[in-house]
Amino acid sequence: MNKLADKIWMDGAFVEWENATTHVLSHALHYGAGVFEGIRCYNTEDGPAVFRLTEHVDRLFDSAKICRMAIPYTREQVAEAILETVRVNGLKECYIRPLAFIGLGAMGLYPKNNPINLIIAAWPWGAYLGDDGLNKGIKVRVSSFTRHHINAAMSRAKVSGYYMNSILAKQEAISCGCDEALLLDAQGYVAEGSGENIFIVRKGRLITPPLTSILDGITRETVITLAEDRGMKVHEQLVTRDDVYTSSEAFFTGTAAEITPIRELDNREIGPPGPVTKQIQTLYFDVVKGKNPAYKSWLAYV
Ligand code: PPE
Repeated sequence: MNKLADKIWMDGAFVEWENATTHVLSHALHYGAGVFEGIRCYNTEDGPAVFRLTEHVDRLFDSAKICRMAIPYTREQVAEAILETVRVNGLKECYIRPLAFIGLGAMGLYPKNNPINLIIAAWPWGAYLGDDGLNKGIKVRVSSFTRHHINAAMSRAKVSGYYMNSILAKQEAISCGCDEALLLDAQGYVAEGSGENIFIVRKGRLITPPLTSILDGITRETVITLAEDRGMKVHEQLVTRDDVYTSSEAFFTGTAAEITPIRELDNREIGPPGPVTKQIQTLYFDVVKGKNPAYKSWLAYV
């Protein structure tokens, strides 16, 4: 793998990229027992700024609580270590990946005294679904894989092991010539993408699925706030796949995916990015890049 940055924060200290390794019997490697975040830092006029740092750190701690993993640092220490990781690597715009995981100790499913390790990495990461995807929209397919049932996986937690479900869905979508998958929940309603939440515009209403079996996306919440601050109500309601087929606009939201328009689902054309999608996209990029003073409190300057 190419070296993506100089240093990685590992259990309280920075180590060289090459030395950020762990034992093959680390518990998390076998059972997926890790919780993580995906955060972006954008370059602004006043220097690099991490978008919604507090919310991401809070979600990391919520994920850990749900999994009964005690992260051996305070939220403030983790937030500061995230900023420091961007700083020491001299990055202006990057993606940041904190990961807390059950480390080396007992094997088996009762890791009573195993340590909880924490790493924070940061590296430059461009448009998740390509620049073309951001500008023209992507081709999506409903996955044959169902999103986790809410009593099989806790969807408020961002758990490493859950992502096998996303990997299966994404592989299938790509092997079918699409860019991304749309997963349905165990009842058959639209849930989310492999790594994104979804919004649609149908009959003039902006709609997104409720927070049942989906990740409580920070970008989703950002979009709801931005829309509602402009008098555009967001309806959180159940969505069916044919609601999406017959929508006038659809887009994915996520830290990595940002605001990515969906131009086609299951060979049903939705169309090129429409006015609502474009407006939200412009607003979002202005906000994350510090160009909208009303939302400066969402930025943590590096
Ligand atoms: N749903 C899922 C399943 C998901 O993984 C993400 C983020 C979202 C919704 C959107 O959440 P938020 O980033 O808070 O708006 N997916 C992360 C991981 C992507 C990856 O490939 O790794 C991300 O966007 O950082």
